[in-house]
Amino acid sequence: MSHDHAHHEEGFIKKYFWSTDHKMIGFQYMFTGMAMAVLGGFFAYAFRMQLGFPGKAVPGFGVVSPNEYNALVTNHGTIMIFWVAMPVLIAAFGNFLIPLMIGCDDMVFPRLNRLSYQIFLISALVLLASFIVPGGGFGGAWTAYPPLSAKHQYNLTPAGSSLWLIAVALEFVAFLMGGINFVTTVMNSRAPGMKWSDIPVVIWMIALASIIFMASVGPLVAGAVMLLFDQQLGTAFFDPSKGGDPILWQHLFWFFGHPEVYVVLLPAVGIVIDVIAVFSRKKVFAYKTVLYTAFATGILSFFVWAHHQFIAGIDPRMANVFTVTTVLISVPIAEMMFVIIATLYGGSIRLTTPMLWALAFVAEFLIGGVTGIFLGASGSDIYFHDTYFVLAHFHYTFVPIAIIGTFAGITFWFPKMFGKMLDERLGKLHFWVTIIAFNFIFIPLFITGSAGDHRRIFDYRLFPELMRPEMQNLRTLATVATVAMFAGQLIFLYNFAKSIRSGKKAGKNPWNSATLEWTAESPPPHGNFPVLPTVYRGPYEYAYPGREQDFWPQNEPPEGEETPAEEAAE
Ligand code: HEM
Ligand SMILES: [Cu+2]
Repeated sequence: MSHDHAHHEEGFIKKYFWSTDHKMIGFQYMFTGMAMAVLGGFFAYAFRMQLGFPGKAVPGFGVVSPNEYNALVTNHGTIMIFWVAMPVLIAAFGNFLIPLMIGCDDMVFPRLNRLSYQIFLISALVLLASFIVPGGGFGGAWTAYPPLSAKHQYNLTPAGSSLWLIAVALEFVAFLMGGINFVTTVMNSRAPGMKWSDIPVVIWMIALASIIFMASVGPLVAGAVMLLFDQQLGTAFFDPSKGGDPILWQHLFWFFGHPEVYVVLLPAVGIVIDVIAVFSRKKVFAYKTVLYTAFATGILSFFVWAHHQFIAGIDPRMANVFTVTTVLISVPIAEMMFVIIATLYGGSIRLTTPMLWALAFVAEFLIGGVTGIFLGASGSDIYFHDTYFVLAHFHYTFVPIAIIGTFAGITFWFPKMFGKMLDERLGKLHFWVTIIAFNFIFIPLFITGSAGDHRRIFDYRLFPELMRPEMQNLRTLATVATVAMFAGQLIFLYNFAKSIRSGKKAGKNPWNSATLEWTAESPPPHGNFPVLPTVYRGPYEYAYPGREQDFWPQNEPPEGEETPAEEAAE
């Protein structure tokens, strides 16, 4: 294969927009995801300002109307899940890391890979278009429940709601293609000698996430087509006035929607586990158990969806069943957290920036997990459903996943991606500002939620009993913290740009890590490795007794054997 990779000058378009190189496609996903994060973040800023300072003109946006509020909330959620978390955690890291960490020169389907990104880009453009059509962007929440989402008389966004749906469906197509590619590559292109049990956890997690996505999204794609027909062709799949069933959509949505949480969670956990192994210089505790629990989580995630519908009119006896499965799924997740703690135990811990992010993931995700138990139990969920308690709960899962886990990965692999080191001082400053501000956003919202604040309310002045000063002060606090958190991201952007231009040179393996990507140049050239590596051991051989170096790279032959590279040189 490597003859395709002979060096030749490529044009700008060919290099940056028409590349089939997995690393470039990874960057395309990463930078598109970062741009969408700015937009999704801006939306959160705008509606949080409205909630903190109701009725006042929001700097940079203006006065937020009720319809605009709905569109902002809906598209904030949609963007953060489908155009930030998925592209960055699965597609960017998956593309960049899979070939490098399993020791091959590219994906098995490079053109399918390119097509996947192109469809993803089109999906983002369709979503952006939905904001500027007459009637504006869709405001029926990221869950798009009918009949609101199905009838224009109700949602008042005749074009926006359909464009939103088409954008989401296209995004699914992109990730189906990407997933096929990832799974096939991991199955078929591993370096000689790399057994299933030599694959780094992060790669396992990305492959598993791709499989869970592919297995859960089918019914929702069908549902999306039905919803589009309801919107545009006058069918009534989900319209109860004509015999349709709106609850059917909820089943289709959450049969996908809950596994989707694990689709973004697993890659983040994989990143965190890999980072923690490197910076505690320890073998991952119970590597195989991690995999078994990840499989268990994946399978169980298909049997919990109706915990989102406890008060939607499902049979109350079914609520018991889904309460049990929901409590069950917390067992494997808790197990992964224990594994992380056990890996840390007795390690020689180095608190680098990526390590701080990885540790923060565990601490913050724990809050998300523990509060989820109140919502998974159908009895208490009757009270908490659709309050800001729910909102705070799922942001304590999604922010660790999409923000904290992503920063753990970006700060860890940045030297490999760009050949330079990030500034550690700025990195730590960014970390602390982000983490402190994040908790000041969502702890207050747990409190307002428990006190009865319902979600998707545009102006609490309409509900005087909720507008008491002690409640409004908490909302304002959350808003101020939101502004602080977003301002803190400027530190990261500055550090990122500055380090790419003038950071310290990274060398091949600045963290003394044992996995294969660190044996390639930083940044790796087209084709990745001068000679494809051979693997002799697992990915986490740190502090191996009786060796001089405290790590043993996966591709280093046992004493006395020649490396294939040395053989080739002779
Ligand atoms: C870090 C800054 C963030 C802030 C301040 C924030 C704030 C909010 C607020 C206040 C709402 C609900 C408003 C309402 O119900 O009226 C919301 C909704 C939502 N957010 Fe965030 N969020 C942030 C980041 C994220 C991230 C990183 C994700 C996911 C990866 C995310 C996913 C969602 C989703 C799915 C919804 C539900 C949207 C809907 O109801 O349709 N958010 N966010
Ligand atoms: Cu769920």
